[in-house]
Amino acid sequence: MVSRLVLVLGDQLSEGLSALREGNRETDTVVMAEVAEEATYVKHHPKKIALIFSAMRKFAARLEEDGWTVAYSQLDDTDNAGSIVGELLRRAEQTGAQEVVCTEPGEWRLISKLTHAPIKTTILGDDRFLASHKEFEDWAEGRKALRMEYFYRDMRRKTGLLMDGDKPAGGQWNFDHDNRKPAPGDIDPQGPLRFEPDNITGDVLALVETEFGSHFGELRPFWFATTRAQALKSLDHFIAHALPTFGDFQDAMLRGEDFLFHAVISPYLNIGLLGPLEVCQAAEKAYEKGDAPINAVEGFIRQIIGWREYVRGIYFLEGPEYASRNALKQNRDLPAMYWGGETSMACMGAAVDQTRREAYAHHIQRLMVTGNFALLAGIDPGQVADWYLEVYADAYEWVEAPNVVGMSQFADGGVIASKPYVSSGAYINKMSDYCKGCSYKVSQKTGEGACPFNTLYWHFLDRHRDRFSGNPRMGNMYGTWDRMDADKRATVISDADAVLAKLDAGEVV
Ligand code: FAD
Ligand code: DLZ
Ligand code: SF4
Repeated sequence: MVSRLVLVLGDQLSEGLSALREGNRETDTVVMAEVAEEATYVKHHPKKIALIFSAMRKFAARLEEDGWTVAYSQLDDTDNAGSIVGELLRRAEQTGAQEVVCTEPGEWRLISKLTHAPIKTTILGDDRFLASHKEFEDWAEGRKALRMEYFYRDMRRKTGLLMDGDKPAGGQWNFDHDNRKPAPGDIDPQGPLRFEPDNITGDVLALVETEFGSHFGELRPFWFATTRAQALKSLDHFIAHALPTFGDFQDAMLRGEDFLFHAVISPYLNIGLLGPLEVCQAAEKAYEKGDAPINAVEGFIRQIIGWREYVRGIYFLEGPEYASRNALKQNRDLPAMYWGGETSMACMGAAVDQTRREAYAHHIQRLMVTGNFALLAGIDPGQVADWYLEVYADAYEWVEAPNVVGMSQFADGGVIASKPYVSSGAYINKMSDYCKGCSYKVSQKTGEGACPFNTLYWHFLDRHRDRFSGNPRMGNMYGTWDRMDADKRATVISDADAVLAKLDAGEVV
């Protein structure tokens, strides 16, 4: 029998991976490689690199226990070729293998490299997701608008999650109107389960510190789960301690509370330590036992079988150039505050600071603070997307690009969102405690000290009037703007221009 190489990438750490199912443990060699190219094509947060390398080393050991021959390359191995394709070619020469089998990578970039590799390569579908590319294409076919809600209902029917026969449990598909309350100050979320680094993780931390210490973000304390067993414990911890209140405070933001009642499982789901169905079944079980209410469980399951699957479907449906779209032609450089530069905006400071420390921010911080500001300020969506890909431990292009380019920056021209996610400071003030103690005044609309979100919000609407004024969901916004006294409008625009000029000059905003 011909021997082959079975490639397992750093975000493919699942025992049921299609490439492993296809491989033959008697004759094939599994190739796993820590490589500089993957760690630096954007400068990933050190915590993210450490998570991937440590989880890779432990997964390789598991495969060896299961009888696989694994050719594992550590980053500092002297003969490490530095890239995935380079490592495949090196291992092919060593083993005599003439073929590679792999599971489809989550980025067009790497798919292209493997497709063009000078060795026969078979790319299998990634069936760790609930919807295949074909299923998503069939769903999208002929639809004018690809709205997540309808796709989600199909996924509920397909999986049987929260279904009473052919009807949704609780009588509704979506319980969002019961969710999204501001957090009261006296809540005490436990946060995610934290794991002490063992020897393997300790070695990885030392390596990452030496090699990638200059990347944005703090490596220590490092507490992520790095094995499936630990990730399952993290999931249980979330189900027991945070799921019951997940829905209520899903959109809330509080100083000093980095995680609130979020699951913090995306870093594990996205590298394959957890599977989407088992996560949702665990949440469904909590509902059936009466341990968590329907609004929380439905909301949580929707994020996973709805949003997560939907954004992946969009990424592969729209093709390789999706990530570089710039429908609104915004082209300002990403300001230094995204890299921890000084800012007087308390909300931006808090979101960036926790991102630096934890490689994590929750959805509303990503969408309505850092994303909202970038969109209002006219930042180049390519630079915004690179930032998100670098700084979050859960960021891989299949999930990051639709969320950033599509949902957050409207740079896909409305494939994902029916209107841009923009808000003035009032929304942030309602959902957080950031504005208390900010140098800016959220109630102030113009003049020195006015919250920058307030002036930039109108500037955005004004400069994109041609595109958005006919959007029925934005009629109220334009109505309010148009009813404003002309002098007031001129002041708002000139105040916003002053904020933008400060950004352009590299001054503190
Ligand atoms: P929870 O809030 O507890 O949600 C549970 C799970 O639902 C998550 O673990 C995740 O797997 C899934 N989920 C929720 N929302 C989404 C969504 N919009 N898209 C895909 N999955 C979702 N998520 C990533 O996994 N990787 C990214 O690179 C990423 N980039 C984002 C960029 C922007 C601008 C925005 C607005 C959102 C982004 N998200 C991304 C989605 C979401 O913010 C994260 O999935 C979530 O914050 C992860 O934390 P959690 O596990 O505590 O999630
Ligand atoms: C993100 C990442 C990093 C930082 N390092 C590696 C690595 O050294 N080896 C590897 O196989 N995979 C790594 N990855 C994950 C890949 O970049 C990922 O498979 C692609 O981005 C596709 O999702
Ligand atoms: Fe952010 Fe404006 Fe509130 Fe300050 S006042 S925290 S800038 S929303």
